Amino acid sequence: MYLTRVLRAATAGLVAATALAAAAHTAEAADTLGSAAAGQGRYFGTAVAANHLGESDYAATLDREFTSVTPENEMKWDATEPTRGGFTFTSADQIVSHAQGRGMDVRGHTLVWHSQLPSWVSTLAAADLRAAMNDHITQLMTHWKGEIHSWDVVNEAFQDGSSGARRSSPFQDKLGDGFIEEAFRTARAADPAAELCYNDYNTDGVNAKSDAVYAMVKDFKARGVPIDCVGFQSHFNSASPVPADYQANLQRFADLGVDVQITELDIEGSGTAQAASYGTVVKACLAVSRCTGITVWGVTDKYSWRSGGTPLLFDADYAAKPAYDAVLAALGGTGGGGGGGGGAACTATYSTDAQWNDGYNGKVTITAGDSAISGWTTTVTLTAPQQVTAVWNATATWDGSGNVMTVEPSWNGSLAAGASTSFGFTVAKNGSGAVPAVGTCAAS
Ligand code: 9MR
Repeated sequence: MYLTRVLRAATAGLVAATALAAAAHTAEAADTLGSAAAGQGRYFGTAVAANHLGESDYAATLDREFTSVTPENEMKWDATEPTRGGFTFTSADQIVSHAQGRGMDVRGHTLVWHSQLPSWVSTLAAADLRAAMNDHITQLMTHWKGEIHSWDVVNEAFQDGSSGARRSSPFQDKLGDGFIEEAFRTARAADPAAELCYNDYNTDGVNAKSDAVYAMVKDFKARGVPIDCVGFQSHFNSASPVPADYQANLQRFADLGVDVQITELDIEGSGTAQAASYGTVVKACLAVSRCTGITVWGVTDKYSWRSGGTPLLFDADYAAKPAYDAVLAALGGTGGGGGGGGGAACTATYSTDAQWNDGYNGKVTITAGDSAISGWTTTVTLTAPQQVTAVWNATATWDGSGNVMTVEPSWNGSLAAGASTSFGFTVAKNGSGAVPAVGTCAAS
């Protein structure tokens, strides 16, 4: 314990936990992906797996950074209706209630898809398949009626390559092209408040596949078939990099009168190259007024569907990567700085580690940018009459007001590129539920 201060008598009453949580959300504004994106009128989401919600680092990172969630697998057909008429919503409900408890939006993924489809569906003849498809859509959308901001109604219905043709699937093969239109009409009737999306991959630039989707959306809009949004999955790697016409492609769809969303973003790679690609994607979305939000396909590289490619914003230890800094900087956040490449840079992010009636422990995570650093400093500003009673893993000095502490490392000044350390402090609330503000991180 470096610093001990005399506690003022705690005179004011208890601060409701909910008020504190709300204050935390505001006070962290622009220091997190979600709050920076909100400042741009967008959501920033992630795919989530129910079985990781019990892992504290996973949940803490999710809750701190993201304002929207997409169940990664839990709403798919094999998970929700493994036998005909036998609906199971437990895992997906877990994610939905986690999100609702924290004010996050939920993207529904996905109602009609050729993959993760239980075998009973593909054995049905046309009339029965049509009934089963419509029933599946109606049951899921009714179960979460009013709780899902966007649904991927139909997923990946077009072929890759130059044909522009529909992909073979039980739906396509038995019901023909009209199954997509029928699915959207059924979806609109089931939950009129949900935004209805068509979602696909390899449609991120202008090409034969995206041309085919474009023609379908144009036709739907012309004929009044209910469609509100197109999702661009945006799974990128060196063989399939961010296309040069990415923004132009988003824009041409938006010009048809639909929203566009980046729904499953991940970019294999590391360091400045990965960071630059992430920055390009975020800037493209911000440049298109109907691009309403971005979802990355997972919280951490540890659980990515292609973890070998380290495609996400947090590494396997939940440290923010240069790609994170680039995204935050592109969103206009204040904590960024490491993504531009070169030079000593760091970020400082705040979280509340523990709290009780009249006090809490704050934690600040310092993460080096693209280069190794040998020292760092940041500030923590409290709201009077709160007082810090202890600081650990750092050295603090105080300004005249006693509200601002400047913090330097004690033993933990040297960090490898992308590596993190943290310091903590205990605060006596003295009746105030305010959350401390962490200043810019300066590195040497
Ligand atoms: O990330 C999902 C992975 O856990 C599943 O095993 C896989 C099964 O098909 O689906 C992954 O998510 C996919 C998404 O639902 C649709 N677009 C492609 C995604 C990556 O494969």
